[in-house]
Amino acid sequence: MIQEVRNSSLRERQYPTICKLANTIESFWQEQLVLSAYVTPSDLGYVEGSLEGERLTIENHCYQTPQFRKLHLEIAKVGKNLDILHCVMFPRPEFNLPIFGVDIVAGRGQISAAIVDLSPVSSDRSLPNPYEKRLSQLPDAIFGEPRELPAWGKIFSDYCLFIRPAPSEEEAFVHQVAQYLSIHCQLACEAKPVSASESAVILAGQRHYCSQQQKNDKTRRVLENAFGEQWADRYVRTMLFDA
Ligand code: BLA
Repeated sequence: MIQEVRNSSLRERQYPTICKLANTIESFWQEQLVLSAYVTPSDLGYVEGSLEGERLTIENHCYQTPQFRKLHLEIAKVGKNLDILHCVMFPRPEFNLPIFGVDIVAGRGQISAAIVDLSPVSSDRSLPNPYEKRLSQLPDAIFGEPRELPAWGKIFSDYCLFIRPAPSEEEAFVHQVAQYLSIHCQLACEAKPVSASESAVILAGQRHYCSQQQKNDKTRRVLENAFGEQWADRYVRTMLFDA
């Protein structure tokens, strides 16, 4: 049922904006960070499954850097009509850095959900000052159809952008993600390690972020349909949101 097959063509078969954003994210990582290999559990790098539902194919790209314990870019295809991009940058807890996350869900020729954020991990849920300063200087991102965050989404910052973009707005969403990434890569490279006690607070914040994200039933349902409940639970806790 679950196969391990190397196949790099998934990206080319993706919804075009997902393909474009995946390339944009990887370019930022390659150009602005110092990447090294990140070892993923060998059975979780490339996976295919189909139980009752449609065939699900997942391709993962992971790296680590001096500032980030895990950079994770995932692209997934569910049947013929649902394409997903998921990306999270988990900082090492010795650095006071927010968690960059982006998710795009596209089906039948349109994106239904596009979200990007730099999420705080401090005990008062505020972003570090340099982030607050840079993000507050960005022009307002105006999109026609903002979406309401679910109850578990209290982890996101005031700068979280969650929309259902019209096709004509997709490029502006990619641009917004690129601006967040540019700020993040630059500030992360300038960051200095914090004390052990501050680091403990940051780790607790990262754990809280992950436990809230694990409550997203919509992600879980897609994975359960293809791989079963137990596999989906392990995937959500070890691959998507581990801390
Ligand atoms: C929503 N995520 C969704 C939806 C699906 C997935 C099917 C519903 C789309 C919609 O309401 O239009 C599925 N997302 C997946 C799957 C994976 C995935 C299967 O990443 C991975 C294999 N989700 C994240 C990250 C964020 C995120 C990093 O993975 C935010 C930074 C947010 N996804 C997110 C939110 C919703 C969502 C807030 C809407 C949830 C809701 O409305 O209840």
